[in-house]
Amino acid sequence: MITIAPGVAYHAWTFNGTVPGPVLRVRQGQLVHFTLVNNGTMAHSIDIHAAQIPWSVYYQPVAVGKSLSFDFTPQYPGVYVYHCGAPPPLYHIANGMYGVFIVDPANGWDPAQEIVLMQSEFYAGQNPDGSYQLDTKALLSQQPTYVVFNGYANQYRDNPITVKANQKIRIFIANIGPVEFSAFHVIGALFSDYYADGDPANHQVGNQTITVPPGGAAMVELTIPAAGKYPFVTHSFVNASSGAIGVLNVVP
Ligand SMILES: [Cu+2]
Repeated sequence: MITIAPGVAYHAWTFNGTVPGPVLRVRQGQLVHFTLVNNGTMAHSIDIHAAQIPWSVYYQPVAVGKSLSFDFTPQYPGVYVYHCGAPPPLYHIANGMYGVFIVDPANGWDPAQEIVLMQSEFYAGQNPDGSYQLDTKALLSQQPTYVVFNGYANQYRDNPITVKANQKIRIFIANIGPVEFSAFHVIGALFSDYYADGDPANHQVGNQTITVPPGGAAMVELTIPAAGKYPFVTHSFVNASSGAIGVLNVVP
């Protein structure tokens, strides 16, 4: 049970008890030993977009009480999603089984104030006991109850993220959907640098709004000279008004 908005307790399916699951961070070329342990009540799986390994072997459902291990070496630096793909993947993702997997470049990034955001949706139907669970009808009709950053509606609007003026801000932004694209934008600022999928080779400058598809991610950098409040949103404002809005509180 997790809280996804004020007074909304939701029966989530999770990696390690939170939505999103833990941020995993490795380095390009580093050998990763991964083990999924299923302590849950139904079969689950893992799909890590940074890995290039056979789905038919490693991304298969793991039964309750079982585990599955594999090794991989990330070839490309970037920002990736991981998610459960057990059938039906749509329900496992809509219920909260996803997270961010960062592969730093072999030589690392330069210092910055780093923020990790994951956009996702909840389709919440109320139970007789007042709790909420997945409303499959709302999901299949693509009508999210909430669109959120890091699992909670409006959390960074109500509790802004404090950053320092004139110091580089680096935002790792991922989106898992399962329906909505993110049109990520910071009001009052431009992205000095945008890296599609977070790979230093995919560099653009001066972007205003970037597209982050379901199952995709990006890294953006910006430096804000003037103190003040700078909202960040998905510029698809129907979704921003459903909870995908936050604030950077820039202090001197
Ligand atoms: Cu699952």
